[in-house]
Amino acid sequence: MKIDAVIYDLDGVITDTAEYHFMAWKALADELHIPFDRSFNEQLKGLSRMDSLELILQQGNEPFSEEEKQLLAAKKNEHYQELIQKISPKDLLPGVESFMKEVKRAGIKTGLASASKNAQTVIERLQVTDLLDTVVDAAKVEKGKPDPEVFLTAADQLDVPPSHCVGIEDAGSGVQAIKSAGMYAVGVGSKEFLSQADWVIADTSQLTWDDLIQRIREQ
Ligand code: B16
Ligand code: MG
Repeated sequence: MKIDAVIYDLDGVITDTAEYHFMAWKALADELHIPFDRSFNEQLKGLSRMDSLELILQQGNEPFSEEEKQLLAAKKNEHYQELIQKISPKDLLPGVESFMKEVKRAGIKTGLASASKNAQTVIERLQVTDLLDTVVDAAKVEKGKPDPEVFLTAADQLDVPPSHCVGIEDAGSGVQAIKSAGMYAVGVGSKEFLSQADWVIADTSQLTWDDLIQRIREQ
């Protein structure tokens, strides 16, 4: 396989905003007296804001109108936006910046494929905008992960065929999106949740350009 582009997920790959999403959902769930813990939160990773809210509300018994759901989602987002104000370059996950730089030095195109409507703010705060040739977020696509649209849109904008792209994800729904797009998938996290990935690494400190090339060659 020839690699011409690397497409990154944001939350859980470049930085750990997953923790801020957790805190904001947890506060909302507590207020609604709905049980919510870290294990349940795993299922929300990579899902859109509204899909995440639906799953949380299913855990309670109260019905909510469409309007109420919009208000609840907006409330969670306001809290989340307060939390991400604190983000700075020191919040880049271990090894990510050097990997992104290695990829650029190798002359490979790069993109971001995020389910988050806050992606632009986060990458600006992390100061990695220059290391990304294109940014595709939830505001630019119709279907969320596990649909491949966000990854296919990034590949299209980079003018690279999906079969020459590597996608990097921490969520099961995201790995599914990468595989459905016909790309090579790197999963960051536990093999238990990311079994569909072509290569699973425990955390981003294990991500190096040489190892990735080696893995792809051995396929
Ligand atoms: P927002 P990613 C995803 O981002 C998160 O993993 C997921 O937990 C979140 O619900 C989703 O973004 C929507 O985020 O509420 O900011 O639009 O992992 O695809 O970068
Ligand atoms: Mg993610």
